[in-house]
Amino acid sequence: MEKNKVQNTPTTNKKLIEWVNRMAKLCGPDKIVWIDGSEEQKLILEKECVASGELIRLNPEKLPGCFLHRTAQDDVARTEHLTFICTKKKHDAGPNNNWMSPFAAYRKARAIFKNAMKGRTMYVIPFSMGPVGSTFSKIGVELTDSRYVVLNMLIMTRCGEAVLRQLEKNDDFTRCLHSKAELDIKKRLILHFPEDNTIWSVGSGYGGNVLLGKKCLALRISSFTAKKEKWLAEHMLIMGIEEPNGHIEYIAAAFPSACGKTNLAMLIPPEGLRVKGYRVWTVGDDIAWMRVDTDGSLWAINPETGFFGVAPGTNSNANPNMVKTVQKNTIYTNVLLKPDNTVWWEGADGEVPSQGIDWKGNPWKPNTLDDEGKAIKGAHPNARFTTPIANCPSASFRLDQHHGVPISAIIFGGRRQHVAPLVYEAFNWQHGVFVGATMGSELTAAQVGKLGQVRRDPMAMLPFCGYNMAEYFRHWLNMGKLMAKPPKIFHVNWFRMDEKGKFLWPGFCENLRVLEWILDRCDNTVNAMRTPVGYVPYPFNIDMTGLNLGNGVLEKLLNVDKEEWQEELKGINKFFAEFKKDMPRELWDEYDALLERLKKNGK
Ligand code: GTP
Ligand code: SPV
Ligand code: MN
Repeated sequence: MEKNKVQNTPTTNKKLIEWVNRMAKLCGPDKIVWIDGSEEQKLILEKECVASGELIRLNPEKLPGCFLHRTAQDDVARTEHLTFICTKKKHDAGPNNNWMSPFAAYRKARAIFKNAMKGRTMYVIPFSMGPVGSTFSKIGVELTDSRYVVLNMLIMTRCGEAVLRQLEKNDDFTRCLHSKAELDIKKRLILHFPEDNTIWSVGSGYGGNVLLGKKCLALRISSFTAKKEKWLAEHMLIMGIEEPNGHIEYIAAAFPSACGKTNLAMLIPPEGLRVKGYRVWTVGDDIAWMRVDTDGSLWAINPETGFFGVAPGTNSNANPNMVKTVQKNTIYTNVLLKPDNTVWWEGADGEVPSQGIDWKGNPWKPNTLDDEGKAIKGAHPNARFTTPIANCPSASFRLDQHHGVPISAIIFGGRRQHVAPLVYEAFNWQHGVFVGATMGSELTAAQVGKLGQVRRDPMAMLPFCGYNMAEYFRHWLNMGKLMAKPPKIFHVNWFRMDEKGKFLWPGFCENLRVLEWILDRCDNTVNAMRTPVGYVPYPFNIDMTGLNLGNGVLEKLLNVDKEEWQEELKGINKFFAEFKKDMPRELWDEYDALLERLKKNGK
């Protein structure tokens, strides 16, 4: 048999066979295995991973079907500085993206991919983002030498046979090539070629860098495609809120990484509201693909089938639904291993274990200090779990519907200690696009960088927009014109703090109180206060049954400080100016109008 040739190819798609052959020649694997999506194949891969040490099987009684994985210590979050958009023209990537020419990028990466899979198996993973066959959906094929990637993709996407059958009808797919190579950060590259519908990722084994259906395909490549095809690919959760009358309203919300999408998407109503009959249905926690349908409304699907969620802080108070979700068939990455072969992380339920093996694989005891005198963490702050949505008690019954769900409201939100009030509503679509485009947020552990620093993160898409962001803003403005019934746009901030640095708003399940106001605004059943930044609730219109915040706290949360906002506008000006003449005039108009309103109303 000729080496590196596809054996027993389960497809007749010539384009696919030719590409797999070519990539195999480059990467030099010993063997090629096609992923069929079967339970049998998954079990074999799990066994192999346990034998090789890539996975540790967790306690089968307490955590059936669960595994622990540890990454390299410098491979624990997306590496934005090693992530590139490779378009022919630099201008098409815009000032917000790292850019390389396709020629230079392929050449540089090819040198790292060369024979990188020697002694390893190359897995071919055909996957569909979105229900197989839906007009919303896109197909990708990922080639990888990581079994961990295969097992994660089996949770996060629809993969295997059914996708290959679909590829026989329509042979268009995103070519996704991944190799761990040496897991060397100096030879790590996450490359996107939107003009070639291709992704090359090498030298990493961390989620967002290597599960190529997720940020790479469903956001960076798809945002580019969505512009051409007039739809939206967004970093948004999708949730249904069942109202007391039984009707379910759907909303989509964009918050930057590790800023609360997962928590909000599956919240359990607080007692005070539960008695009214509210219930939340989870459609997605990270990505929304949205299209204008013939009814003139915006409809959304979640293209994924799993959650890749932040572990630290997940507990029965913050997110009881997720605690139930991760009890089976879950892959944990970079958490603490307990002596009974279960797992723990900072902020988990129950007592702090008296010992364990930390995420680096070292023996751990609580309150042990590192060289700088800081307590050594059991789990990495960006430790994650990969878990099927189907496990989630609040999983929506519409997850597999090819048409998705109609969206009544779009919510933007950031992590801001100051400035942004708890909630406000944009005056109209164009103003709403301005609100999204000017989002700011403090950095978290989800990206490598300086924690706490505020950066502008438009629509929570700064790290995920696959083209010039000025064009992206223009696309958003145009989308508003395509809709007879555009969703209303809101901004929320769960993270406002008092002078002592304490959160003013309890957040988590209590956020439903704010969502209730948002839905009331969508139904036109409550008035609101007009402020320079947008409509803000009258405090008495937020149902506070069962929640006592103390005197004046809600007022403080809703306050719009004109001086702070004028300061904020300086940062926005600087950000907008980076886009030079590409910046849509409409957004500068909104900027001018806001400045005017702030001055007029100013102290
Ligand atoms: P990615 O998966 O990285 O895209 O992020 P995500 O937006 O899904 O983040 P997630 O929901 O996992 O956010 C986790 C962090 O947000 C944790 O630090 C939580 O404690 C915090 N968080 C979530 N909701 C709230 C809230 O309502 N209030 C406060 N104060 N913190 C919150
Ligand atoms: C994020 O960082 O926004 C995530 C995790 O959702 S990752 O998939 O790693 O990008
Ligand atoms: Mn995300």
